[in-house]
Amino acid sequence: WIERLSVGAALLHGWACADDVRLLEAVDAVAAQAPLRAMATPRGQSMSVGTTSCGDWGWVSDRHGYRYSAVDPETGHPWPVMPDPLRALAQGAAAAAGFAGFDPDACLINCYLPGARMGLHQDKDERDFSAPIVSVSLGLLAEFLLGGLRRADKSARIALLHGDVLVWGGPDRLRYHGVRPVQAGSHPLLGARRINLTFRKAR
Ligand code: MD3
Ligand code: FE
Repeated sequence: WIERLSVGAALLHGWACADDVRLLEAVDAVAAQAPLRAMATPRGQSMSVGTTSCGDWGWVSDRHGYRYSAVDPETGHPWPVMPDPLRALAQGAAAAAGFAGFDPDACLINCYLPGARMGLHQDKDERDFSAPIVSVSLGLLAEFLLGGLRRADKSARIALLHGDVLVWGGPDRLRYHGVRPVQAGSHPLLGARRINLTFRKAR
């Protein structure tokens, strides 16, 4: 079912479950060309999640900062093409949440092993905040933190299960958010990991 979290945010419970095998195959095909890697933050820390991208633009981080790049800095090659099943899922979920016409040009793939987390942050490296972000969760459960427009705002905890899809746009687009350390466990399809896909309009 579709749960409206606020004006611009919706949680589509289990939306991606029926497609999970196809989605995972597509993710594996991307990761075979552009391997998951721990990005370095501008402060020189190594992120606890493994990251890669597909589509016209990929999100990268290094000592120079965060940005979108047309090539994978590890290989110098363009990012893999966004597989059709991934694009179709993002477009369908966006339309169901009220964002018809969403056309992502970037898909960031994050892989969390137990213990991996993502600190509270805003997604503001995209050029145009009028497009929503669509996020797909696969595998182990995550405790997602949803804050406000200021870092100090209190955050709510939302459980994200296998197949859940979040759509964020409008006045919620720049809310702070993060992921609590993923707890150990095993998922029947993914084993001991969580994969999150975020579809964006980078340029
Ligand atoms: C709320 N990923 O890659 S996805 C990220 O589960 C990221 O891997 C998290 O945050 C993850 O940047 C959360 C859900 C999400 C994505 C973007 C948002 C929630 C959002 C933008 C604004 C508000
Ligand atoms: Fe984010």
